[in-house]
Amino acid sequence: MEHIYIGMGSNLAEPAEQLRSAIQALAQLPDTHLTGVSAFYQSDSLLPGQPRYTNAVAALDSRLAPLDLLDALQAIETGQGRERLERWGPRTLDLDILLFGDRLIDEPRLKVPHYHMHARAFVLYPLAELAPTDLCLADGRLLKDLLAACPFVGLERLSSN
Ligand code: A4P
Ligand code: MG
Repeated sequence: MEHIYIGMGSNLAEPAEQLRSAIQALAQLPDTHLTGVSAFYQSDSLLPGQPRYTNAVAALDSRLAPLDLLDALQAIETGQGRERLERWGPRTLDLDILLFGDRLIDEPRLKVPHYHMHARAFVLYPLAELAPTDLCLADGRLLKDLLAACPFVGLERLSSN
């Protein structure tokens, strides 16, 4: 079993509903237990001109191999109407593997820790709701140091999800 954190994001077609559906789908993955879900957070898109995002983080215990989990996440994205028209385009659902136990993964299809997580408030703050305060990423960085360098700015924590 590995302990895994998944970053979830949506900025199309009822984002909160998209995240709720994704959580149900994660809970049904084979050889996997959903162990936690953060609050939902809203923030502006990093790219101007796109709708606001809703983001959250889910925690899983899973026996799936990393690439099998990535395949399963992409199938969930596709099942929820994700169209890959352009990188960074608006999307109904984005599921990113943030952390996979203490593994450092550098494969063409999969980089873990996720390459953009270190400086993104909409990833780090929901992650901090679920992870131990002394969490150390596989690349040696401490979650608490990343949080200290990433102010809680422009992020709105929703009271219910
Ligand atoms: N890939 C490599 N590593 C991973 C990983 N750890 N998890 C590959 C998931 N996939 C990984 O991803 C492109 C390819 O990355 C995949 O085929 C997979 O093999 P994608 O999901 O198709 O493309 P993307 O999401 O458009 O690209 P990327 O770089 O993942 O975008 P981001 O980083 O997710 O940024 N603003 C707010 N407020 N909230 C957001 O969530 N998200 C983005 C998109 C921009 N602005 C945002 C947000
Ligand atoms: Mg992605």
